[in-house]
Amino acid sequence: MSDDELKTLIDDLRAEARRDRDPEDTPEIGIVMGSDSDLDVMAGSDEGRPGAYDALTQLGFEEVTDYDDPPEARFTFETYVVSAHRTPDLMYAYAETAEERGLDVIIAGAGGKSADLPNMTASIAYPLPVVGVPVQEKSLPSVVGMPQGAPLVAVDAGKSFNAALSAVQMLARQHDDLRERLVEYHDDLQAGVANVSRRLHEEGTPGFRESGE
Ligand code: RP5
Repeated sequence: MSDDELKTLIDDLRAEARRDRDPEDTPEIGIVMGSDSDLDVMAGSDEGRPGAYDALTQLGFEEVTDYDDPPEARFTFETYVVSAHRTPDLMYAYAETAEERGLDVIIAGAGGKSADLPNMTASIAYPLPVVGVPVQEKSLPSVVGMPQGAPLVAVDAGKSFNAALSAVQMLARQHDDLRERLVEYHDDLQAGVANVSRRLHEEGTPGFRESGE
């Protein structure tokens, strides 16, 4: 990213914060990650586990890519790469403008041993809640290790899917629609386990394995 590109991105976020958009037209959830190499963990991938993008779209959210032309869906999210160490000014601008830009909660993920994006974002965006995602196991201590008085909610390493569920749980306190979607998701989850359990029992272990588990 050139200096100009960085400056434009920061200016755009600050300009967006000054706009007085209808809250229904702004994203409720912001997803930030330290690098695009975190995308498979933060969004989810076919090869790995599902992620925050998968959870949110499953719950009916759509991704905003143009603030002037938001998607039809009532609930939306946005996604950015924000590096705590390589682009601290962008991290500051993103977190500082988050609430004014209409976000209700941020999901922030970073990898490596110095995974500072979630905790710095939480400090700057306060009182907006931030759900931290350690992208790797070794990132966990630096994400969860916040000092007293500086809160951050965090999920297990790699589980951005759960971060999205937690974010929607927060929103659901104010939106019955989302509460219903979460309950439906959970009912489906339970039905899925029950179905597997019955098949394993009725087909027996070898039969279950043969039928493709
Ligand atoms: C990668 O660098 C990690 O996955 C991390 O999220 C990313 C950004 O780190 P900083 O640029 O903030 O140090 O190794």
